[in-house]
Amino acid sequence: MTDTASKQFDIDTDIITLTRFILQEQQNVKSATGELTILLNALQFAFKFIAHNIRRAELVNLIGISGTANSTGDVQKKLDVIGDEIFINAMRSSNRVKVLVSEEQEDLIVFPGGGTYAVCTDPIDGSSNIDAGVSVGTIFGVYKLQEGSTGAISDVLKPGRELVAAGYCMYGASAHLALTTGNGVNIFTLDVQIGEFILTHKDVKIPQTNKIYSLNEGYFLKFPGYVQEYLTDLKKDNYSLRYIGSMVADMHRTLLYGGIFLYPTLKLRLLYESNPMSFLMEQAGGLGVTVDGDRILDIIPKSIHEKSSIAVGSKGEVERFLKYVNKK
Ligand code: P6P
Repeated sequence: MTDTASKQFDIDTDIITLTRFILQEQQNVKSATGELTILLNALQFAFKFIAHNIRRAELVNLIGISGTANSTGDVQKKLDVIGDEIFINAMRSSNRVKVLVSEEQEDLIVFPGGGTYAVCTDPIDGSSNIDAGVSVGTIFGVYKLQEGSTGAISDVLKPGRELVAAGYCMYGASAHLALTTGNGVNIFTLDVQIGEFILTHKDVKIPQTNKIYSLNEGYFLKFPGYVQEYLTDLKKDNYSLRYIGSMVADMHRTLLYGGIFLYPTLKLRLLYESNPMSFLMEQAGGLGVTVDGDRILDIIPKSIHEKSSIAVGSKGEVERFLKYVNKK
């Protein structure tokens, strides 16, 4: 690396863009065909375009509800519908995705033409917070199609441990993309001026412990007794409660600061919330389990919109939670 100007003018003249990073990763994998590289670049475009629409939403009346409901009955925000269409078009046009599961689509989408990957996504997770300017995000998980598959539901009803890529793009003051392709976690920040995601956090590892817990305590009385006991003991140990109510934002803080995120009852979806986040956290040295203590990534889904409970984050914090599960 030439670093004369870098040193003299304190400017990084050798920035690593997401595109450069993906290509370097491909070169490190002897068996790589370049197919995943093309898919990841299509994902990158979708995140940039969604970020662009979220940034200008209030200026062009994209805030508010669309007047429709999604496959699971949730009221759709305008940006839910726009984000879903942007994502579907980006995946279809990549010609590398055969199967797509979206929270906003009742049925599996099987694209005509080529493609050897299956993608599961929540295009705009946390959208109920959009009107308040709270960070929202796209969550995604990528599977290889099964050998000989022409695209079927069996390509996505697989345990999360078989994911080949996963992560989220959080849209806030800037856009932050946390990505793993099974070889650790890296975070890229969108530089809007040059239109590139830049590597800003290399090989991220979640702290083993931190006294932060994140969940909606409004449902405390609905939790099993051992969960209530666990939470009460956290308070006695002076843990801090941090809860934004947008999974991507709560997970981004947990990844960087440590702690534990819990949703003990059934709301979050396995294929496009719990699995991608658990895969990412395990790649960063964390752990993800259900409220019953089962590893999230070992669950074999029965349906594409299946719900799961979750306790995910620092390994030390999840292991502390598991002590209460085992006592139940
Ligand atoms: P509650 C947003 O609606 C979401 O799907 C996640 O992003 C978030 O973690 C959770 O639901 C919040 O749920 O019940 O606390 O409002």
